[in-house]
Amino acid sequence: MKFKKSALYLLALTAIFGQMACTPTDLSKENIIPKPVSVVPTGDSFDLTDQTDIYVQGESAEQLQIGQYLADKLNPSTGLGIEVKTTSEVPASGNIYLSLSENDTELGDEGYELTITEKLVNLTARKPAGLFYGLQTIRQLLPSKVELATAQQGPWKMATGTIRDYPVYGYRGSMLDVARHFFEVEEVKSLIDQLAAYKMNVLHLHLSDDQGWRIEIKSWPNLTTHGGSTEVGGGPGGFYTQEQYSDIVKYAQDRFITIVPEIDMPGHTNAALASYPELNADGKATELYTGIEVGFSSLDTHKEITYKFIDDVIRELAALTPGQYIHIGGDESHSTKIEDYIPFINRVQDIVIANGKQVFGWDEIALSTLKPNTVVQYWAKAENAIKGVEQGAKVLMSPSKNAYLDMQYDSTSTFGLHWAAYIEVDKGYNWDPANLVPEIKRENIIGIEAPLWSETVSNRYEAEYLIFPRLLGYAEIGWTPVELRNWDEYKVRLANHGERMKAMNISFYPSKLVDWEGTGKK
Ligand code: IFG
Repeated sequence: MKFKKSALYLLALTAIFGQMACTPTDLSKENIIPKPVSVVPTGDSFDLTDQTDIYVQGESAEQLQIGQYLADKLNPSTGLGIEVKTTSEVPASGNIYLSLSENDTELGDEGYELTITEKLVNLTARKPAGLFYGLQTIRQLLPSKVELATAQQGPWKMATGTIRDYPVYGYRGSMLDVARHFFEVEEVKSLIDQLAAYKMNVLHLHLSDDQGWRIEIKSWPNLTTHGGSTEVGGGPGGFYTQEQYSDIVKYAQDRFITIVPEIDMPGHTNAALASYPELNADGKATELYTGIEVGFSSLDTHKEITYKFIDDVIRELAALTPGQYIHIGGDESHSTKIEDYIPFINRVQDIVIANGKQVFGWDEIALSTLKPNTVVQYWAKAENAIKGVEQGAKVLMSPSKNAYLDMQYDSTSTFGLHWAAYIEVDKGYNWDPANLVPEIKRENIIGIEAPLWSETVSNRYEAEYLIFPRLLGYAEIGWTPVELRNWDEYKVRLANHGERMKAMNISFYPSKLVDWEGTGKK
């Protein structure tokens, strides 16, 4: 009898402490990435229960879709059967309430205010994007098992308090090179989901290069039937039909992510040159290429057919791209004379603008005369980016020594290159875009982009080894004021995202610099 009583006591204590242990009450102790601008805890917790629903103010389809996005993220793991409803006033307690109001100008177009009390989760924003980013924070305030696809034990509690949050930069992106190795639509969609979870809002797709042409162009079909038929290493390659590309664009748009498509030129064009003899100076098609050299190809900048080709490609691509930008590449044109390169880039800018879009290009394009809205993507030569600034252009910061996701973490990394640098997780985090190059100031910078070149990776698993966990740091650099950023504090939050990334089925690199077990060892 005595034994039984003490066992019961033990069981009761475990239940109480267990309950307390997973009852979060200090909002300032949460591990939100990107770190919010301000967090004011009120020391209690809110319970998601099977009575909880998501109420959306008004009838807008977009807000209902945002509410449904959250319900779809929470229901599989919580099993609470959360529904999305419309309301004209604040809902009863125990619910989540999403509403828009133009008044709070400090929040801008992407900011939000999340007020959690014991009774209500109240998310407000000026624009739908702000609501969407507030949802990402709600996800991170729940236990990481909320990201699992199968039903988990509760409770589902969130600490109470108020979070006011809004981004520093408007352009917070990544790039996927689908030309060196082709990535299927579903693999691109999973990256889009991951970018959205960390409040990133641009995916740049590098759609053409020496090794492959990946987007169907109906007026030049051989670009994909021939130019898309292989990849680095000689694999089968592949391409997106225009329908598949539009599916990717819509999937991204529904997650407030803009697709920036890139057709690299005049260099990095062997796939096109192999597909159409008439594009070559000597009238002969080149062989398909499956290596990883760069700088050996060039369109013939003297042939008129080259500009008809470009106009056809840009016209079809622009019609598929709701975003304002088309990226024309312009990098490593080592086989194009500079006296040919400059007029070529000038003319291609005119073609893009004539098709209703604005121009992005790698920093070499600053050697040409930049059109008013052309953006220079700084990757290698600061002097090129500075030339862009001197012409009044905005700069997108993708410094290869800090932000190239295809750089190895260290010399033991399974995938990646190291021509620019080894980039461990701390080096990828410890820099400030506005203080990297003195002549490139905060007001010249539209944001940050972390590119993944795919010479050494050919599928989602391998890509995630390079992308994660470094992408979380780039997301924070793009969103959080630099005054609030500090590696020693960030790495503790990052460690807590290990479980969350596992639950999201992300195969991240377990950097030795991060105490993923939370034992305080490192
Ligand atoms: N530089 C090339 C990429 C790719 C990269 C690999 C740019 C703008 C090296 N151009 O980065 O095509 O090969 O790290």
